[in-house]
Amino acid sequence: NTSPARVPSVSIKVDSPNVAYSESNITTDYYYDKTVVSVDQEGSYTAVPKKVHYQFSTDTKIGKVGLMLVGWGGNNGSTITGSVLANKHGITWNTRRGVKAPNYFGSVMLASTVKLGVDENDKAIFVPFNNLIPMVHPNDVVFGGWDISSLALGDAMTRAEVFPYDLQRQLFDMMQEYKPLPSIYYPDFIAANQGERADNVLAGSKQENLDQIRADIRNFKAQNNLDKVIVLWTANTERYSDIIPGVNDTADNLLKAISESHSEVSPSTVFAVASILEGSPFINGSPQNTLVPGVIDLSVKHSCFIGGDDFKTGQTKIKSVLAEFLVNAGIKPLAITSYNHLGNNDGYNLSAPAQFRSKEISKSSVVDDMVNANHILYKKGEHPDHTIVIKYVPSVGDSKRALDEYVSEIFMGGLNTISVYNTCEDSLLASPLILDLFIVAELMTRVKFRSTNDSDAKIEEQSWAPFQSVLSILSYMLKAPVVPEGAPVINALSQQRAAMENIMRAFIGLPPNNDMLLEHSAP
Ligand code: NAI
Ligand code: DG6
Repeated sequence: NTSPARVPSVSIKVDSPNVAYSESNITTDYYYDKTVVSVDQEGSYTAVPKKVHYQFSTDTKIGKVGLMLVGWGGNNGSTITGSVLANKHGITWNTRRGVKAPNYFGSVMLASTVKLGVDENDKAIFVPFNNLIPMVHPNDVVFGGWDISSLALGDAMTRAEVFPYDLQRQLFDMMQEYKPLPSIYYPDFIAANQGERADNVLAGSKQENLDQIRADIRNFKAQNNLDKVIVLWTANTERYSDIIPGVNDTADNLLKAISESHSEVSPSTVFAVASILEGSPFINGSPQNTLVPGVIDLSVKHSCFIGGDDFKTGQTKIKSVLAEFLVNAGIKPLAITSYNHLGNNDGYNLSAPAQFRSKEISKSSVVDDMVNANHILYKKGEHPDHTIVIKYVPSVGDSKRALDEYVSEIFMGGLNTISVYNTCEDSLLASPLILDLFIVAELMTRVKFRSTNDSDAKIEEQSWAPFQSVLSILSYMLKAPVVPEGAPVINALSQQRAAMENIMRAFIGLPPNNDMLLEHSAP
């Protein structure tokens, strides 16, 4: 593809005895440093550095990939589809501020860089993030999906009111070719006000719905000659599902509950189950608990990746930076008060209490790990006040406004108040995250690893396995990351980014990046 919007890639080869390249594979020996700490009866700590030997093997052949969006005709769905078309075809558009060209700003993979290393003069060398290891490029992806609204994507883009007119005008005919497949609509799960757009819905039992979605994924794959399909939920926020023993607590119970059309199985959970059964990774971009224990169990049993919940775009992303800064600076947030108002269909849906509650839960958990990590500032169980308010104001459309106040205790009982006001098109923040989630999830389908803790055990005798099915590596893009059972949740944004970067460095046999700059320390 020769689109000017596609950043030229650089070729990276690691010259190390720990790295082997073949025509379709990179295999690395990697020594993971961890510090094991024990506490004795007097409360003294002993820290022991340990090395764990890993081998990573990455298939470098990406193949042809499809992305199916649930909620394709929504603001995010139409915006990401139009953006990729504009990038692919190099469409420029006129605005009152001159001619604009497409880009992938806001995508960590496509528009940020990482430090690869230093040159012979110890000067840092930065490369595009997605050049560390072969990753799928959105311009090469086939888009498809479902929506309970029948509007073709051209009309959906017009309804969304996100793109400027001159861009919409040029995209319209191409977009209009895309028609969302009929979808699952159980009115109880989304706001009643969404009923007015639900004219493209599947009839039948929950089992028939599941079978239809599975068939849709298979057909999409076959019709487009795809090697793999990833499914991503960017449809309306649903209410929470009750977790009921015997219904959605295990894989078997969930499959039985679907076969019995149990009322507590949501559309998004049916999509997750369908994707897993088809071997297609599933990502939940909305806040509800789609990934009920039965879904997680099913994904583990089928070794199929899942990720969630809820795109972390503006207000929460800033919160995961500011809370980290404050707490790690030894400053004690006492109250975080977050308002936002917006006028798009997401806001309309969230004006219903049950759907708002799902969003309130996912927006609220984001400072927990930072607070829990600092026992100097916070006593056990102590937490800052954290209030979330969302209001629907139709006239602001997709241009969400977020107002936050952080009140913190500083030195000697003083108070510090920080106010943040943030405004932008919500869908232009969320859409690049859809790409990052998709790109990283796709990469993970090509990676396997084996490891040994025991220096006597030969790593060659261990078996290769994919990563655990719950993809915590996606946490950077998610407000309330779902992680494998027993694993800690990391919300701090810089830690989440470092984890993605360093895991990918391990795949090419490089040590984690740090900012020690020892090469500049000599007198
Ligand atoms: P939207 O309301 O414009 O789009 C959602 C689409 O889903 C609509 O076209 C609707 O008809 C469709 N839909 C509803 N139920 C469906 C089902 N069962 N199957 C298929 N389609 C269905 O909303 P928008 O702005 O695109 O956001 C999508 C989701 O992403 C929402 O849950 C929102 O909370 C979440 N989100 C959005 C962020 C943003 O910045 N835009 C950030 C974080 C999360
Ligand atoms: C209002 O909060 C609507 C929501 O869908 C948000 O726009 C979305 O969850 C993004 O939230 P945040 O906190 O990441 O900006």
